Amino acid sequence: MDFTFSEEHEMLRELARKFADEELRPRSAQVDGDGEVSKDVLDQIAQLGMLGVVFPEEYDGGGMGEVGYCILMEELARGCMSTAVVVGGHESIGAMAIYLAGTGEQKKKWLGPLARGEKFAAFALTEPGAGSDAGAISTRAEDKGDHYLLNGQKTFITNGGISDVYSVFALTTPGQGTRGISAFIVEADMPGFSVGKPEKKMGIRGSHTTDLFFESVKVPKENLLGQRDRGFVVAMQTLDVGRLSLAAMCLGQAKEALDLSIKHSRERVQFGRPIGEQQAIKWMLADMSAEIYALECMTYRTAWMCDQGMRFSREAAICKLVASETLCRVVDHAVQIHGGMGYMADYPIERMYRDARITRIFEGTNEIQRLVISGNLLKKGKY
Ligand code: COS
Repeated sequence: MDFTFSEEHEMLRELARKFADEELRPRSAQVDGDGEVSKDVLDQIAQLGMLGVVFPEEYDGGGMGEVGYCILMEELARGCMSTAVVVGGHESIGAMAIYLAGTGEQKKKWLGPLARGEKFAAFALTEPGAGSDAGAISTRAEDKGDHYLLNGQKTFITNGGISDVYSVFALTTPGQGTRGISAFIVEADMPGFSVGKPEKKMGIRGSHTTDLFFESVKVPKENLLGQRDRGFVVAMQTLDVGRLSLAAMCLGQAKEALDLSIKHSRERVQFGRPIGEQQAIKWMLADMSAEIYALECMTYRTAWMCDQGMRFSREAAICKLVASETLCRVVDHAVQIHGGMGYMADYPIERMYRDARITRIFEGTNEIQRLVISGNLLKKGKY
């Protein structure tokens, strides 16, 4: 067993960390306040090749695989969770659906511009009446010969409004449950497609979350992604990757919260000595560190499984479950260690506490992750 990262992966980490230190962290409070990541920052991310790190070089990607992609997401999230969520919405779910299910021709046409950052992507599955129960979507795609006609609504879509390309899931054969759903590539300038106003959120305020509306949108047949009626499997395979990348983001934010807590524990003096010398604080730091280490191990092992072409659905669900619960506990400890300062909006901990909460909900709630994990165990009949 060799746990060392390759030289290329180490270089990627160094590049991403420098970018997060110099460009993301200093602007993270402003991104939260403004409610968006600036175009200028997204352009820089694109120029650094970070919007296609995970994809093979033949599609102008970085060829860094899932391990490389997790490194990137960890480092970006260290600097700014909102920015990491925007990149994740594009790369690990929006464009990923095209990479996983697209034909060679579709990948050539769509993935290149997405990997180069000339176009931006989003993943559109959730609907007002179908959140956890993703198989219950009602957006309809009627077969009209040379095209499909899409009608319906999506909700809570990350990168809604800032994307050019949407991986959209719609019913092609009603009454067949998950076996009647298909995936489509929808372009933002197709007539009949429109986007709602950005939602006001508790956290990750720099990422846009919107509704999408489809009113008789004509989608050419060549934009069908994967086999007709097998789109649910595309959604699930894409979410496996999305959940893993979310775990890497949680890992990065948790490390950031721990670093701030260590610094504060060494500097803040109470009762005549740094608070880090109090056993209560030492235990919190130790628990944060132990949980982060466990998360780091499982995240990169699962990324390695993905890169080996192994099925990792259960492991991705475990990573997402553990990562989000860990992050919420870690930032809660961080607030406690910082005392009153941790609760004030002038300090980053308050924002991190708000940003963390959604990780237990999106990309499938943690209750759904438990269903995926237990379903896998019961199907197999053993661990
Ligand atoms: N990779 C590949 N195929 C998958 C898969 C995965 N991760 N997960 C499910 N599938 C396949 C199943 O094998 C099944 O295939 P067949 O039609 O050939 O039998 C098909 O997809 C339907 O899956 P089913 O719903 O029967 O799956 P499970 O019983 O395994 O799981 C839950 C049930 C509810 C756990 C599952 O449907 C799920 O994860 N839903 C998504 C919920 C979700 O994440 N909602 C939030 C979306 S946030 S954008």
